[in-house]
Amino acid sequence: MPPDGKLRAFVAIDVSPEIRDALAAARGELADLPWAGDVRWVRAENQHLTLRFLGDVERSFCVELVRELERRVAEVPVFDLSLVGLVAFPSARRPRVIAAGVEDDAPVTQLARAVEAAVVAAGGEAEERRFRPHITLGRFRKPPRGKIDLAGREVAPVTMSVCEAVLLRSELDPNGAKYSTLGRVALGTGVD
Ligand code: 3AM
Repeated sequence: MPPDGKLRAFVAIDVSPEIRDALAAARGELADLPWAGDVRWVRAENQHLTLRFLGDVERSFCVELVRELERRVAEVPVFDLSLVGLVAFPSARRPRVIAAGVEDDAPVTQLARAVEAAVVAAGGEAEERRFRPHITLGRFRKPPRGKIDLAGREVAPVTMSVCEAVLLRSELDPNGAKYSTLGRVALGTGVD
Protein backbone atom coordinates (compact mmCIF):
# COMPACT_ATOMS: atom_id res chain seq x y z
CA MET A 1 0.00 0.00 0.00
CA PRO A 2 1.31 3.49 -0.79
CA PRO A 3 1.95 5.73 2.22
CA ASP A 4 -1.03 7.72 3.56
CA GLY A 5 -2.62 10.06 1.08
CA LYS A 6 -0.47 8.88 -1.80
CA LEU A 7 -1.39 6.78 -4.77
CA ARG A 8 0.62 4.61 -7.12
CA ALA A 9 0.32 5.93 -10.65
CA PHE A 10 1.73 5.80 -14.15
CA VAL A 11 1.16 7.35 -17.57
CA ALA A 12 0.34 5.01 -20.42
CA ILE A 13 -1.23 4.45 -23.81
CA ASP A 14 -4.39 2.41 -23.58
CA VAL A 15 -4.37 -0.20 -26.36
CA SER A 16 -7.11 -0.98 -28.87
CA PRO A 17 -9.28 -4.14 -28.84
CA GLU A 18 -7.48 -5.28 -32.03
CA ILE A 19 -4.13 -5.03 -30.26
CA ARG A 20 -5.52 -6.95 -27.26
CA ASP A 21 -6.69 -9.69 -29.65
CA ALA A 22 -3.25 -9.85 -31.28
CA LEU A 23 -1.60 -10.06 -27.85
CA ALA A 24 -3.97 -12.86 -26.81
CA ALA A 25 -3.06 -14.78 -29.99
CA ALA A 26 0.66 -14.21 -29.33
CA ARG A 27 0.25 -15.52 -25.81
CA GLY A 28 -1.41 -18.63 -27.29
CA GLU A 29 1.68 -19.12 -29.45
CA LEU A 30 3.83 -19.22 -26.33
CA ALA A 31 1.69 -21.71 -24.43
CA ASP A 32 3.74 -24.80 -25.40
CA LEU A 33 7.08 -23.36 -24.27
CA PRO A 34 8.57 -25.03 -21.18
CA TRP A 35 8.55 -21.85 -19.09
CA ALA A 36 5.04 -20.67 -20.06
CA GLY A 37 3.64 -21.93 -16.74
CA ASP A 38 6.09 -19.74 -14.82
CA VAL A 39 4.65 -16.56 -16.30
CA ARG A 40 1.87 -14.52 -14.70
CA TRP A 41 0.03 -13.22 -17.78
CA VAL A 42 -1.39 -9.70 -17.78
CA ARG A 43 -5.20 -9.67 -18.03
CA ALA A 44 -6.41 -8.21 -21.34
CA GLU A 45 -8.10 -5.22 -19.68
CA ASN A 46 -4.82 -4.34 -17.93
CA GLN A 47 -2.71 -4.25 -21.10
CA HIS A 48 -1.22 -0.89 -21.99
CA LEU A 49 2.04 0.69 -23.10
CA THR A 50 3.67 2.39 -20.12
CA LEU A 51 5.10 5.81 -20.98
CA ARG A 52 6.25 6.72 -17.47
CA PHE A 53 5.99 4.94 -14.12
CA LEU A 54 5.50 7.50 -11.34
CA GLY A 55 5.50 5.40 -8.18
CA ASP A 56 3.70 6.71 -5.09
CA VAL A 57 2.64 10.30 -5.62
CA GLU A 58 0.37 12.86 -3.97
CA ARG A 59 -3.06 13.52 -5.42
CA SER A 60 -2.12 17.20 -5.79
CA PHE A 61 0.82 16.12 -7.96
CA CYS A 62 -1.58 14.18 -10.21
CA VAL A 63 -3.76 17.28 -10.64
CA GLU A 64 -0.72 19.40 -11.56
CA LEU A 65 0.61 16.66 -13.83
CA VAL A 66 -2.63 16.44 -15.83
CA ARG A 67 -2.46 20.22 -16.33
CA GLU A 68 1.14 19.97 -17.60
CA LEU A 69 0.34 16.92 -19.74
CA GLU A 70 -2.56 18.73 -21.40
CA ARG A 71 -0.23 21.46 -22.67
CA ARG A 72 2.71 19.27 -23.70
CA VAL A 73 0.97 16.21 -25.09
CA ALA A 74 -1.19 18.45 -27.32
CA GLU A 75 2.03 19.38 -29.13
CA VAL A 76 2.70 15.76 -30.11
CA PRO A 77 0.88 14.79 -33.31
CA VAL A 78 -1.47 11.79 -33.34
CA PHE A 79 0.48 8.78 -34.68
CA ASP A 80 0.11 5.13 -35.64
CA LEU A 81 1.52 2.45 -33.36
CA SER A 82 2.21 -1.02 -34.80
CA LEU A 83 3.19 -4.17 -32.97
CA VAL A 84 6.32 -5.96 -34.07
CA GLY A 85 7.97 -9.02 -32.53
CA LEU A 86 8.07 -10.56 -29.09
CA VAL A 87 10.88 -9.64 -26.74
CA ALA A 88 12.19 -10.60 -23.32
CA PHE A 89 13.10 -7.79 -20.88
CA PRO A 90 15.67 -6.87 -19.74
CA SER A 91 17.31 -9.65 -21.80
CA ALA A 92 16.70 -13.20 -23.09
CA ARG A 93 19.32 -14.47 -20.61
CA ARG A 94 17.70 -12.96 -17.55
CA PRO A 95 14.11 -12.33 -18.57
CA ARG A 96 11.68 -10.84 -16.12
CA VAL A 97 9.04 -9.79 -18.64
CA ILE A 98 7.69 -11.06 -21.98
CA ALA A 99 6.50 -8.18 -24.14
CA ALA A 100 5.44 -7.16 -27.61
CA GLY A 101 7.69 -4.62 -29.29
CA VAL A 102 6.56 -1.65 -31.36
CA GLU A 103 7.63 -0.75 -34.85
CA ASP A 104 9.28 2.65 -35.23
CA ASP A 105 10.18 3.94 -31.76
CA ALA A 106 10.37 7.58 -32.87
CA PRO A 107 6.77 8.87 -32.42
CA VAL A 108 6.14 6.99 -29.17
CA THR A 109 9.50 8.19 -27.84
CA GLN A 110 8.52 11.76 -28.71
CA LEU A 111 5.32 11.26 -26.69
CA ALA A 112 7.30 9.77 -23.78
CA ARG A 113 9.60 12.83 -23.85
CA ALA A 114 6.61 15.17 -23.67
CA VAL A 115 5.31 13.15 -20.70
CA GLU A 116 8.74 13.31 -19.04
CA ALA A 117 8.83 17.09 -19.49
CA ALA A 118 5.37 17.33 -17.91
CA VAL A 119 6.45 15.19 -14.94
CA VAL A 120 9.45 17.43 -14.29
CA ALA A 121 7.39 20.62 -14.77
CA ALA A 122 4.86 19.28 -12.23
CA GLY A 123 7.68 18.88 -9.71
CA GLY A 124 8.59 15.20 -10.22
CA GLU A 125 12.07 13.69 -10.37
CA ALA A 126 13.65 13.17 -13.80
CA GLU A 127 13.79 9.55 -15.04
CA GLU A 128 17.32 8.23 -15.51
CA ARG A 129 16.43 5.00 -17.32
CA ARG A 130 16.14 4.89 -21.08
CA PHE A 131 12.61 4.55 -22.44
CA ARG A 132 12.09 1.21 -24.20
CA PRO A 133 8.57 1.06 -25.61
CA HIS A 134 6.84 -2.30 -25.16
CA ILE A 135 3.55 -3.83 -24.12
CA THR A 136 3.97 -6.34 -21.32
CA LEU A 137 2.29 -9.70 -21.93
CA GLY A 138 3.43 -11.37 -18.74
CA ARG A 139 5.95 -11.40 -15.91
CA PHE A 140 8.01 -14.35 -14.72
CA ARG A 141 7.02 -15.56 -11.24
CA LYS A 142 10.45 -17.16 -11.06
CA PRO A 143 13.25 -16.67 -13.56
CA PRO A 144 13.57 -19.50 -16.11
CA ARG A 145 16.73 -21.58 -16.17
CA GLY A 146 18.97 -20.42 -18.98
CA LYS A 147 18.28 -18.25 -21.96
CA ILE A 148 14.78 -18.27 -23.42
CA ASP A 149 14.22 -18.61 -27.14
CA LEU A 150 11.39 -16.69 -28.81
CA ALA A 151 12.48 -17.57 -32.36
CA GLY A 152 9.54 -18.20 -34.65
CA ARG A 153 7.02 -16.79 -32.15
CA GLU A 154 5.19 -13.87 -33.69
CA VAL A 155 2.68 -11.18 -32.92
CA ALA A 156 0.36 -9.98 -35.70
CA PRO A 157 1.48 -6.58 -37.06
CA VAL A 158 -1.67 -4.78 -35.90
CA THR A 159 -1.75 -0.96 -35.94
CA MET A 160 -3.71 1.51 -33.81
CA SER A 161 -3.97 5.26 -33.90
CA VAL A 162 -2.66 6.88 -30.70
CA CYS A 163 -4.89 9.88 -29.91
CA GLU A 164 -4.49 10.16 -26.15
CA ALA A 165 -2.36 9.33 -23.14
CA VAL A 166 -3.88 8.26 -19.83
CA LEU A 167 -2.88 8.75 -16.22
CA LEU A 168 -3.66 5.50 -14.42
CA ARG A 169 -3.86 4.59 -10.76
CA SER A 170 -2.53 1.15 -9.88
CA GLU A 171 -3.80 -0.70 -6.81
CA LEU A 172 -1.76 -3.79 -6.13
CA ASP A 173 -3.63 -7.00 -5.43
CA PRO A 174 -2.47 -10.62 -5.19
CA ASN A 175 -4.90 -11.42 -8.05
CA GLY A 176 -3.30 -8.79 -10.31
CA ALA A 177 -3.16 -5.01 -10.21
CA LYS A 178 -6.37 -2.99 -10.51
CA TYR A 179 -6.05 0.04 -12.75
CA SER A 180 -8.35 3.05 -12.82
CA THR A 181 -8.18 6.17 -14.97
CA LEU A 182 -7.31 9.45 -13.23
CA GLY A 183 -7.05 11.57 -16.37
CA ARG A 184 -6.94 11.54 -20.16
CA VAL A 185 -5.04 13.96 -22.36
CA ALA A 186 -5.38 14.33 -26.12
CA LEU A 187 -2.52 14.37 -28.61
CA GLY A 188 -2.47 17.11 -31.21
CA THR A 189 -4.55 16.79 -34.35
CA GLY A 190 -2.59 19.44 -36.24
CA VAL A 191 -5.74 21.60 -36.25
CA ASP A 192 -5.70 24.66 -33.99
O1 3AM B 1 3.30 -2.50 -18.25
P1 3AM B 1 4.78 -2.38 -17.99
O2 3AM B 1 5.36 -3.66 -17.55
O3 3AM B 1 5.51 -1.75 -19.08
O4 3AM B 1 6.32 -2.79 -14.94
C1 3AM B 1 5.32 -1.90 -14.49
C2 3AM B 1 4.29 -1.56 -15.54
O5 3AM B 1 4.91 -1.37 -16.78
C3 3AM B 1 5.92 -0.54 -14.23
O6 3AM B 1 4.84 0.35 -14.29
C4 3AM B 1 3.81 -0.20 -15.09
C5 3AM B 1 2.52 -0.21 -14.32
O7 3AM B 1 2.65 -1.00 -13.19
N1 3AM B 1 6.56 -0.48 -12.92
C6 3AM B 1 6.11 -0.98 -11.76
N2 3AM B 1 6.97 -0.72 -10.78
C7 3AM B 1 8.01 -0.04 -11.32
C8 3AM B 1 9.20 0.52 -10.82
N3 3AM B 1 9.53 0.45 -9.53
C9 3AM B 1 7.74 0.11 -12.70
N4 3AM B 1 8.57 0.75 -13.53
C10 3AM B 1 9.69 1.26 -12.99
N5 3AM B 1 10.00 1.16 -11.68
